[in-house]
Amino acid sequence: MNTIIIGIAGGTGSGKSTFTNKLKAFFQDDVAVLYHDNYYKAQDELEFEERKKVNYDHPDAFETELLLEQLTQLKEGKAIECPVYDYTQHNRSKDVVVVEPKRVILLEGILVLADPKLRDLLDIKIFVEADADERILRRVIRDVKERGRDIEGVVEQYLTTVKPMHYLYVEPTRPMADIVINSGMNEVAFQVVRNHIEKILKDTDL
Ligand code: UZR
Ligand code: MG
Repeated sequence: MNTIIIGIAGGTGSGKSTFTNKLKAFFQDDVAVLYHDNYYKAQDELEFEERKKVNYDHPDAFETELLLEQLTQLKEGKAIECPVYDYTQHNRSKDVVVVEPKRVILLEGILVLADPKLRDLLDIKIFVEADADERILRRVIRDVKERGRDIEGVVEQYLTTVKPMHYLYVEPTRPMADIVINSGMNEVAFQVVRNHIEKILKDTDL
């Protein structure tokens, strides 16, 4: 089986998870999805207040080695036990999710185009673009509603790490993408990528 790995990068709140989840909802079990966020390092040795202060927008916050290893296993046709991240605890949870190998793998995360080894594994590189004001607005709503944060905390984190790291590590990967999509809610872009994946799934020579 010739596995095709599609990387979906972009700033926080750009809509990359929305875009990825829409593809997953369409293709269901025909594609596998991995989220780089699930490979944030386990930090059991730190107290909650310490974990809160970690710079999660820096490439070193991720255990990318494990992701590389597991992507290789999927390419070899082996199922993996993917870690699961708990944002409310700022830590890896005790759960794992079994991910079966598929012909198409979607890999989503702010920094999936930033690591050269990871980038080399990607067959198609997508960058989801959105203005910074829209991204922060979405992030505030999401982090308060879904990730157990308060507004002051979100703003503080955004200004101290998220924004500077975005310009240092996320934004510079945009020119490395094959396709730049204008927002994750872009229906035309969704259809173009969806059609391409359909073609890959039908055509075993691709
Ligand atoms: P997306 N993040 C946390 O806030 N806490 C954690 O424990 C782990 C990650 C945030 C991270 C990054 N940043 O901006 C965001 N900070 O999750 C990435 N600070 O997720 O692409 O869905 O926004
Ligand atoms: Mg997301």
